[in-house]
Amino acid sequence: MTDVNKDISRHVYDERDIQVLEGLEAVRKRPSMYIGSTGEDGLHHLVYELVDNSIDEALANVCDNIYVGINEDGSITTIDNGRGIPVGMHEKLKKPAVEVALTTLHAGGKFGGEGYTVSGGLHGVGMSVVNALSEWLEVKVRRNGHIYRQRYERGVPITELEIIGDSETTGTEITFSADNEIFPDTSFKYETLKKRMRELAFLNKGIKITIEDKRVGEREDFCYEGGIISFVEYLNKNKTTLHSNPIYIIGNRDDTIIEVSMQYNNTYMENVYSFVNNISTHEGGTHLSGFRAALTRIMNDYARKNNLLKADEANLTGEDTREGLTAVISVKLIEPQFEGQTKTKLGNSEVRGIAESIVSEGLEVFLEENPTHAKIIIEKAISSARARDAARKARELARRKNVLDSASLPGKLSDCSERDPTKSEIFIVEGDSAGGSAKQGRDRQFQAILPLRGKILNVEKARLDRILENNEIRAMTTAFGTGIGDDFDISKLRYHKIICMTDADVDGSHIRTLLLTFFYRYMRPLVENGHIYIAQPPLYKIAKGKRDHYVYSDEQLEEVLSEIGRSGITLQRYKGLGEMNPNQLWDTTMDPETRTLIRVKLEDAITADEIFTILMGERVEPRREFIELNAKLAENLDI
Ligand code: 0RA
Repeated sequence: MTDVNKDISRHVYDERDIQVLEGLEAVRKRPSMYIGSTGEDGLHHLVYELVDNSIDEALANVCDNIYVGINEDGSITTIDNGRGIPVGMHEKLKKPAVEVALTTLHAGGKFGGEGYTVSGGLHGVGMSVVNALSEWLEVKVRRNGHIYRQRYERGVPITELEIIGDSETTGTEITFSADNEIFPDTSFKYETLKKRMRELAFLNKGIKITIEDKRVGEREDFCYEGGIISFVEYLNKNKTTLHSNPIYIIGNRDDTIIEVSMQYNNTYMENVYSFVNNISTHEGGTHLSGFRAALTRIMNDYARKNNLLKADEANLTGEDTREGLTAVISVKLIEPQFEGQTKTKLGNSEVRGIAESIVSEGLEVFLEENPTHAKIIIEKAISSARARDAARKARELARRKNVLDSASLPGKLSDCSERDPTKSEIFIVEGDSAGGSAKQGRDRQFQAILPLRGKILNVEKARLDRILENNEIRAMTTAFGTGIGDDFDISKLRYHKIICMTDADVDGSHIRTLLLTFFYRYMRPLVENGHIYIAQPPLYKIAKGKRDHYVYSDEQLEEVLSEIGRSGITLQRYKGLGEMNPNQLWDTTMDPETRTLIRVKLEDAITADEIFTILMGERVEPRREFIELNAKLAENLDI
């Protein structure tokens, strides 16, 4: 329980204290209601919650420096040079404002008032939620020439707000230790925090954000004077771009600010990222549809006016105009309404028109002023339209020949008998021999096996018409039942778990990368909806006496060896799945009761895209570097 009794030294309890405690108890009872989950995402959300408040200060132009550090003991410190959380007495509550902010639900970023503070979604729940979910938290405020300090345990103040020194500067410093009574795992990931801090630095130009991991001595500063222009350059850095500088458009209507940066590259992929008040809107929304409408209309207008599209040719579709486009759309508005399954879709209907008119105007000016670039960009879209036509013909041909029809399931597929997709799973297995073991070892009721042999096409370098010629890709597409690309329909998915089962070696990991690239590019909803899994086959078998121990990592090997002793054992290292007999494969990797599956998250499409681009793209330099680091990759690639 919380240390309520420690608090009595301060003053006699009154009703308001009870209310506060009830608020914080509610947070501790149902943390997921406030931070989404108590898993990795929820844990990291604590940090974002604090940083959001510092960013709000930066947006009010009173802060340009933010620090986020993981301390040696695993606690987190955030520091900003904003105004400092107010420390004056709250009239009604008879407590310093900072204490109110840290102990009252929803009082956090909001009390202080207007500005582009965030609301909706999981953000903006306030600092008090972080406090309630921390084993301890210490706040230091530099303000009025003083340094103030207060400490809390599980949300309850255990000291008064005290002056502990003088300060000529202002700002807020918070250190907290996530409560292990709430979070099963309280270890913060540097990479995760780093990605988000970099993103925030791109989205808020000129703010310096420092991220540090004192556990290992790493530290990085992010500060981008170019803002989202720098963001687009970063996203395109391993790609061949079609015009040297990203297009940049900014405009506002009243308090709604729309900012867009965009640049085409010579791939066939669309990478458009949208944000509202610094929150990534994965599900899009009105700002994105306004942007898309503007792009389609203005490009068609320009193409017609300049005779790039002939009178008898059809209009460019929206998708044509976004082929090879990397763009960032960042909107700031006062009262965003978030909708959708994950509350990452902007709902405010007025934003559609605002975005459309600002983007239209900006784009028109750009095309008129840069005719050479305009021509290159429009021609890219026209070539996409032609390829789309070819792909449609290829698909129709394939359909006529029934190759993509699930009525003619691929010959290599050993299907399961279950017909309910939610209960069915399919293992994509590397090679025929592992495929054979998997087929014999499986529970045929609900487990289907699809062995893949041969190379999977390098999907970044081919358009859909060529991709459809690849046998392995056709086999997967028909087995899944979903179709592919524009035709993809998740409601037809025949298995809700798609499990990549590859060898636990370098080659296996490369094949996995290729598979994920393919899913990411052409069946993205599979990844977004969490249908893709990675099986974890063991690396070793230790036999001692009659018992077999399966070991899944080198660290675990050490653990198990010291546990069972090193004498009288036989150690077998599995080089591939094919070395396991069907029973072993079932026991170690396929049995839902005992196996470990890793669910593939599209947690960060940006990182995924980066890796795929380096691996598959045509810029030789970054790929050579990567391949030198990952020697055998090239063999699996059909380049
Ligand atoms: C309320 C009002 C004001 C600032 C803040 C809150 C504030 C909160 C946090 C949280 C982390 N860093 C922060 N910095 C400031 C405005 C106070 C004024 O008008 O001086």
